[in-house]
Amino acid sequence: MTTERSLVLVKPDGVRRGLTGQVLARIEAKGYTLAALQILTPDRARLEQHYAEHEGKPFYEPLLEFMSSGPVCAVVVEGERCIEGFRALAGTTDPTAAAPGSIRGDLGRDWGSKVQQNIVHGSDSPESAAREIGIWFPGL
Ligand code: RTP
Ligand code: MG
Repeated sequence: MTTERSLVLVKPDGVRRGLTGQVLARIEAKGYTLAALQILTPDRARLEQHYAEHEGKPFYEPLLEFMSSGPVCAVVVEGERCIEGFRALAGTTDPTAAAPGSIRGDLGRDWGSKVQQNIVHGSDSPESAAREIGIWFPGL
């Protein structure tokens, strides 16, 4: 089994609501390592790269607007099968439907906005993780 890296973001809603510490605590409690961490307000160019796969979808523009609305906490998480493991910790995309016990299920809900404000992002494959780590932590 090889150690993986995943790119995790605490999105602007999570940072604004003071949930960064809780998210990091859940990652550490699961046994994963925090390999790199920074807090920044992402510009549009970085978000266009990050969300390239969603360009043209109805939620794309509201998503970029939401994601640039304030600071995010970007983290490189490390551990065996941590890509799948963090996706399980996060819960399904829709925070209203996400299972209790997950980050989105315990801490998220609908707020009547045009985009799902679901607290966290986590890479969905080793290829995505490598690409996304390059976007948020160039040179790492
Ligand atoms: P993420 O990429 O953030 O980890 O989330 P995900 O894989 O569960 O969801 P994805 O399909 O990749 O969508 C990216 C993010 O776009 C927002 N979204 N809003 N219909 C909507 O309102 C809608 N659909 C997607 C969410 O913030 C989602 O996490
Ligand atoms: Mg995704």
